[in-house]
Amino acid sequence: MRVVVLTGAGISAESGLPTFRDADGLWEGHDPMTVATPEAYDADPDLVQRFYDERRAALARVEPNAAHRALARLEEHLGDDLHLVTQNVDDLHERGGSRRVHHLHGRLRAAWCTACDARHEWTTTLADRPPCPACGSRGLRPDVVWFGEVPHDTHLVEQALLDCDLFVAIGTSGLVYPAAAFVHYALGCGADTLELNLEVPRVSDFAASHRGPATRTVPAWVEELVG
Ligand code: BJW
Repeated sequence: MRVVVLTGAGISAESGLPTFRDADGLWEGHDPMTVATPEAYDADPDLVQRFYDERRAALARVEPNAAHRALARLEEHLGDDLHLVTQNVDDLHERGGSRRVHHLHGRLRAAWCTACDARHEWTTTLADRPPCPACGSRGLRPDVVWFGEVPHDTHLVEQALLDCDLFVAIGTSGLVYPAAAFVHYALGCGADTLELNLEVPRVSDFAASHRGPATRTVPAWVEELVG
């Protein structure tokens, strides 16, 4: 059984990290979706850096939940036959025990130098414009993928989708591409498809949908598969 699991912000919601589109509020009066863009960064880099600095700091205050840990358990059973792909920039899958995670939209705990293209592990702030450890320039930004930028590992993930028997999407609204199209890749090669979400959308291309919080539905699904 070859399985591809795609996760979105909903899997980390019960750990205390807000999602994007069910947002229970604004960040300093801004819609998070308008801050997480190249246009916002060009217009006001300090504002965008502060947004990411706060989210990076928040990682120290949250813990992985039962859904993250269940996917680590699935990896123990399936080994290389599981491809875990996340749109999330948090590190809760890794801290929950998953060893191989494709971070499609990058990582909060990484910085990218726009001057020399070096990438660095980063746990502190960027708004104060620290020098790049490689070239000394002040061109560091969060190593995350904004609209119009190219997501990471797309070729590997597309290949895994073409080879899989089962594709499961967890806690994602399915509104952002290329992740939104993964279900069509999987269906196109005859894979089974399952969606686990707090709310099942009225229109869905998945063969099956289970409604409920990820901390309940994901452990139950993993237990069903490997238990
Ligand atoms: C629970 C729960 C609980 C809550 N339990 N569930 C027109 C057509 C097609 C495409 C395009 C188009 N115009 C433009 C595009 C492309 C564009 C795009 O998709 N735009 C759309 C808006 C239409 N995409 C891009 O530009 C991407 N790049 C690209 O396509 O490059 C071309 C290329 C591709 C491939 C190869 C080569 C080239 C880049 C997209 C970058 C997205 N970046 C962000 C920010 C990242 C940094 C950051 O975190 O700040 O990524 S935007 C934001 O949305 C973030 C998320 O990862 C992403 C998805 O959000 P997600 O995870 O689905 O969260 P929500 O909030 O939307 O949903 C939460 C869900 O959880 C809900 O369903 C809840 O019900 C559920 N939930 N609690 C279970 N407890």
